[in-house]
Amino acid sequence: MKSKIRPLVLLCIVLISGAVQSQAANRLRVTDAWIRAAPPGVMVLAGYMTLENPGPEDIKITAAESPQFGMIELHRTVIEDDVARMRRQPYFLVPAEAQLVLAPNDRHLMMMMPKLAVQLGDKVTVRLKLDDGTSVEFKAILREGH
Ligand SMILES: [Cu+2]
Repeated sequence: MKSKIRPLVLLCIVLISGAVQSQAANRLRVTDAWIRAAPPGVMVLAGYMTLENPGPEDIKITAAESPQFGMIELHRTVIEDDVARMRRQPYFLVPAEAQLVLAPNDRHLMMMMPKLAVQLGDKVTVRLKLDDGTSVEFKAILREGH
């Protein structure tokens, strides 16, 4: 019985996610997305970008994923006792009609366990998940920077 229901459920999920995805794309704009290049063998990379919310409601980003990485966490670098430490964040808030910039020494995506060696100039697909169940997909370019 289970096997008869599953295809229908799957189809519904596909249809619904297609609809909400385009809605989310209109809400949250991602620009200047880049990942800082690191020496070969480094298994953790940092991703940065500008997030723009043109809408009247705050947007919460609760998770991120990429087909090219095993796991992505939301991090913020904070100074504690003169030492820079990274703290995992439950979400990033992009206020209504405002921007949130993910930048070195501040908020970033901590991209772990690359599945293939990424090289300068590579474009990595990243998906941000919002708390309303929608998501926004974009490409981040691997480059050098500070
Ligand atoms: Cu980090």
